[in-house]
Amino acid sequence: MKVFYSDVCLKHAPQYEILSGNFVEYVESPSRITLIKEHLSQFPEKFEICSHLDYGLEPILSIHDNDYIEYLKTAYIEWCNDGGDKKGVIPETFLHKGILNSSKKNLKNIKSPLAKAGFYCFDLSCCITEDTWEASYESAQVCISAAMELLKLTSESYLNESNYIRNSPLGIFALCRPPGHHANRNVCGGYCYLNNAAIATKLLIENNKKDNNNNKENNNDDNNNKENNKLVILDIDYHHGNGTQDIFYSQSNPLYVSLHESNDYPYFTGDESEIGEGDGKGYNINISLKKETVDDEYLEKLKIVIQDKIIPYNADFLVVSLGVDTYKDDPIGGCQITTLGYKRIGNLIKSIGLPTLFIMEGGYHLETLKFNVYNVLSGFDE
Ligand code: Q9C
Ligand code: ZN
Repeated sequence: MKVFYSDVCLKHAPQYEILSGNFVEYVESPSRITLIKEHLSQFPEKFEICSHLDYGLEPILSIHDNDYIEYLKTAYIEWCNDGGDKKGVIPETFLHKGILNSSKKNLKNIKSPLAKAGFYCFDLSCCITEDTWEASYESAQVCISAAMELLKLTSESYLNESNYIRNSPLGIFALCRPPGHHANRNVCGGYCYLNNAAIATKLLIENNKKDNNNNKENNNDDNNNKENNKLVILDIDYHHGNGTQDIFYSQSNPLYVSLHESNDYPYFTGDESEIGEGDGKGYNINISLKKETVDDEYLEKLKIVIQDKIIPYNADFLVVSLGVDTYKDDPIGGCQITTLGYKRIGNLIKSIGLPTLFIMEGGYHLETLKFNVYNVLSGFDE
């Protein structure tokens, strides 16, 4: 399996976050992905570490608002010029809907760096440091490169030329951070700044397998002849992927499926009654888990949604938001999933039978993280 990875993703390293009222060391640490990379590197017959290309801002702007991207780029400097602490940008107030009833302020016109911090962020886990933009941009590019590789290796022209027929699904792994599934079009939170899974999904939808990959004409939105790919996003992070859900909430493509503990962070989303709206009605599926969920129960729920919803959807590609914070000893998440359970999960994902892009999301138990991720991927590949 090809693994896309970049050291630039390590540069984002806030010193702290606020958790249960305490200042604690930043849980989403750079070492998470180095530990995984080093482990996967020990199996060169199974994993090939690849470097990525830079696809620029266009795929990012297909998901995120211009003003939000401008904010992420400039927030740290503006904050420092305004006397903010060098450790990074942390909001003071939030744009809470409860204070807006009588406000007549033009919210798009907000100038103060402190105000912007609360305009573009929904929690206290998303400090913006000097290097946050560079690392988040890199994280997205790693992910986009992995998606482009998946397109290339599944394109008809490639398959014809290489005369190659696979008998098991193709998988690619984007080993990136910061993660993405909590980030929405114009707001960061939950360690997430750019929604990598949404960006990759949009790209995979719009570059049809039957088309030549790099043929620009087929990327053109007003080309009526173009055929879109159908995508499923399977989000197995412990937390609800509120950003991904919201971005695609009124579309029937992709189908978004999330298994998560819905009483935990981010608390206000993730109910099973959130089924999508308009064209998207029926294409958003939330499955609630209890903290007590063990391997067998988890696998049973996953198996049912695969059989009843994912396979009948008849997609061209699968994007997996791969969080392993369902692990039994995860410091901030944690159902009761075991290291062996992850192998079974990977194997079950393989049974979907689709070319699959795995994207790194959460997972914070540093001692076992690499084994849990390795097991999902090797469960898929064997
Ligand atoms: N009591 C991801 O896994 N703070 N984000 C949690 C828990 C933020 C998790 C506090 C958790 C974000 C990608
Ligand atoms: Zn998570």
